[in-house]
Amino acid sequence: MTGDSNKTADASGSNSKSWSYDSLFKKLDFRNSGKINIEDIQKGSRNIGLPVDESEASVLVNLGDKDASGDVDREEFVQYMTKHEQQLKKAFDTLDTNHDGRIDLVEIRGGFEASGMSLAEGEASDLMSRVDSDGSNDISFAEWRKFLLFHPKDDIKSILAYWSHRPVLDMGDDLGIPEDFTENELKSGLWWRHLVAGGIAGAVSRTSTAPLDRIKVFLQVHGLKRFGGLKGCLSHMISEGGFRSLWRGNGVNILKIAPESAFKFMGYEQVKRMIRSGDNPGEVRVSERFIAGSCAGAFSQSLIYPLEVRSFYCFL
Ligand SMILES: [Ca+2]
Ligand SMILES: [Ca+2]
Ligand SMILES: [Ca+2]
Repeated sequence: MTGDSNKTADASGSNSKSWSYDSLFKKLDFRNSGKINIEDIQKGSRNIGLPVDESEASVLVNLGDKDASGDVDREEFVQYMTKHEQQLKKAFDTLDTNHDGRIDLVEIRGGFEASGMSLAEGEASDLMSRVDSDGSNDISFAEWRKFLLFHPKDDIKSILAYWSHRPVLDMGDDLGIPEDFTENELKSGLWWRHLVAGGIAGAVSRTSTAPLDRIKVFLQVHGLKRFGGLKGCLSHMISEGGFRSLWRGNGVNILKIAPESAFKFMGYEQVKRMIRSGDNPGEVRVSERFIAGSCAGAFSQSLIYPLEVRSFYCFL
């Protein structure tokens, strides 16, 4: 890993970004070991005032660590960040609808609307001020990149959700805020069709990722070393219970999808009604969605917990 290819590219000026990722790596690698792990990223990023939390750091290590050595060396880091930056540029260009290289308030509002997340009055300026570090009232790509530098997801919807602190609905996992239904949808019964469709989508996606889930739980309990890697773990599971055992526990998992989303939806609608701002009853603020979503998640998780524990033991 000499990095000569990068140096040549940098010297010619055609790849100046690698330089900055190079120096960024040096800052994160404060132990000077030539490689960084989750802890280094967390500490190092705090040192430079762009704190990264543990889950973001672990995604970076997982995605960046091409040779599966358990840490990210300089070359892997530069490669990962360069690719990440390309994705961020794509998202930036999507929002910059008039292609002047800057994102303004109108474009922020338009972008959120296009992703089905309308913003309440004043929210766009709030979001702008979070990213617009030079106060120019628009967002340059440099500002955008700095804001999302360590944010692991780079599709536009996840970025907007992260930006507005708004969790996205993720059928594959437990958290997420139920969809907002309008009064009309509630009256016409469209909402339950949404729930059924969501349940089916959840069942299909759970079934297709069930083996991975099972490996995850297995490794969490037994550790990676015992089986000498992922492959070893997989062959152990197959030799122990046959190929079908990879889907062990999936039935319970699917069973809990329907009650879980129903409880979550009920809880969400209730809490939302309780806290919805009096002056503008039709509009739900980001903070209100967040509180209602968290309460609904806690509510449905407590009710569904016995099934959750059952499926965990089925996995083993
Ligand atoms: Ca590595
Ligand atoms: Ca623009
Ligand atoms: Ca700016």
